[in-house]
Amino acid sequence: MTSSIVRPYGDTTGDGRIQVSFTLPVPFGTPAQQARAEGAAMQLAGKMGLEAAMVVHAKGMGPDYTFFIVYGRVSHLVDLSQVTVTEREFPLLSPAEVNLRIRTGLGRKLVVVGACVGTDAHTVGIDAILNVKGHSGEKGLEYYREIRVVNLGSQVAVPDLVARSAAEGADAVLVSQVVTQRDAHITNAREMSAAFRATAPQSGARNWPPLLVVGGPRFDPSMAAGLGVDKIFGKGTTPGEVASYLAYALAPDSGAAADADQEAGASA
Ligand code: B12
Repeated sequence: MTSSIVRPYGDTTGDGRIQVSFTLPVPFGTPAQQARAEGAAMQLAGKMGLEAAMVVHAKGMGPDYTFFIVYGRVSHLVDLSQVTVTEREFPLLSPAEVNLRIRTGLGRKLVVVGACVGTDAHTVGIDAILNVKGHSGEKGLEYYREIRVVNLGSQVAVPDLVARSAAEGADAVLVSQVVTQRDAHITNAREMSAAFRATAPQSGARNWPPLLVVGGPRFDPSMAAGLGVDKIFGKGTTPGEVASYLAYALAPDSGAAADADQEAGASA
């Protein structure tokens, strides 16, 4: 029987060896500075509980910083039976199934407004989800016949996002945050959700506030409630996952999935 207790594997099975990297604000210029820098790294490794630690790489980063890779041994065990995994709460659907579900459950096109808010100019991630060319071999939301996409691009101010979402009759707002310095992604997501919730329902709005979705590589998907949003997608998200979630959250299932096989294979 396979044990549920495991240790890290470096050179030999179960030897507990791991590798960590970090940067310290110490110079790495002269030989004396290099010795001091490596000593600083070793001190940190010791305080982190790394035994038999070795600095296997050190490199000056500009005049005042040094980047390190340290290899060492930990005595901690991993109990696989205690690992918790967040289960996806919605089924993964094909584009044809998503379209069918929107058509039958919503009865009109689903409107998505997307943007990078704040000063963030990293648009590759949100474009991977929205643009027809997509990501990981999956087409983006623009490809879906029953989804209308309005991509506002980068560095969008939150009030502008709110106003445009109202004007477009957005069912869902998709916000990307890639820069995480000083927890900008957290602050911006909270500011965004608060602004939508503080704005009075728009006249004629079908769905206010819209479904609020944020994404980016350093979000923890379990943080949605704390950020005041409906859903968080993290690194490696594919467009199909997002489309399936939107269909699940916004288009009530009216048995569409059962009919979808007939449509699968037809153009999405
Ligand atoms: C390309 C890039 C740039 C390009 C961006 C071009 C563009 N139009 O996007 C340019 C050169 C402009 C740039 C600039 C900067 N960058 Co830059 N950049 C990168 C880089 C190399 C790749 C990012 C990327 O495109 N990933 C590929 C996409 C597909 O992945 P993704 O973003 O994770 O998106 C996926 C998921 O996260 C998710 N997702 C993302 N958003 C959303 C949204 C929703 C709604 C959903 C559902 C899902 C979702 O789905 C996507 C597909 O799976 C990263 C390093 C790296 N290797 O990640 C640094 C990086 C993000 N940049 C960084 C920095 C610091 C900067 C600058 C501040 C540098 C500077 N000093 O000027 C500026 C900031 C500019 C600004 N105002 O934002 C840092 C951020 C560090 C941090 N902790 O915040 C990184 C991590 C590099 C580093 N290690 O230091 N950058």
